[in-house]
Amino acid sequence: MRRATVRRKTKETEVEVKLNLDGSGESKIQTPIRFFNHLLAAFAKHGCFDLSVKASGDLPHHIAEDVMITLGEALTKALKDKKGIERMGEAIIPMDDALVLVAVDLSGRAYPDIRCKFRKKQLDDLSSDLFTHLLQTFATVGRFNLHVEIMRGFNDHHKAEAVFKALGIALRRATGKTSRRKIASTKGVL
Ligand SMILES: [Mn+2]
Repeated sequence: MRRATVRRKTKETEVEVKLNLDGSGESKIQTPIRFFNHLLAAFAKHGCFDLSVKASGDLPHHIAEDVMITLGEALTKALKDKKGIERMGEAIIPMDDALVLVAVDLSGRAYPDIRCKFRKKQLDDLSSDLFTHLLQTFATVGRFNLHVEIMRGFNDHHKAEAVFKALGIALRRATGKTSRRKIASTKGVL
């Protein structure tokens, strides 16, 4: 089993993330931001990851940001030497009116390109401008290439939720194992 537990404590927040890449989609997400909890649960379910998140702190921005930092560290730790993984993964996922694209390359190089626009300033209790920042943070700390594009859609909730579902699916595919190749790079290391 590829799993990791990462704890992070600062003057602003206290976060604990437990991640199992070879899980079954079970999650227990405890942050004060309900819509963020909803997104992380969708990510775990569709990624078939087991994910436990406990986070508290001063401001919603700090808490959500620090959860994504900790999740990025947990992903890197759980992947270890990346032997046998597919490395790339993608998903084009609809949710009623919304259609989103997510593509990842677990290259070891941090490169986020996030194209998400929302109609409203708030996604329930999560601020819309934080959404892009959270995905950038995850890819930067997890050192992977992440492209996200909301291709169309009307409802902000659907657009945001579809992105986290697609992120789970793309990462499930990228972290998935292939027995025919040891390391998915001509350099011999990832
Ligand atoms: Mn929903």
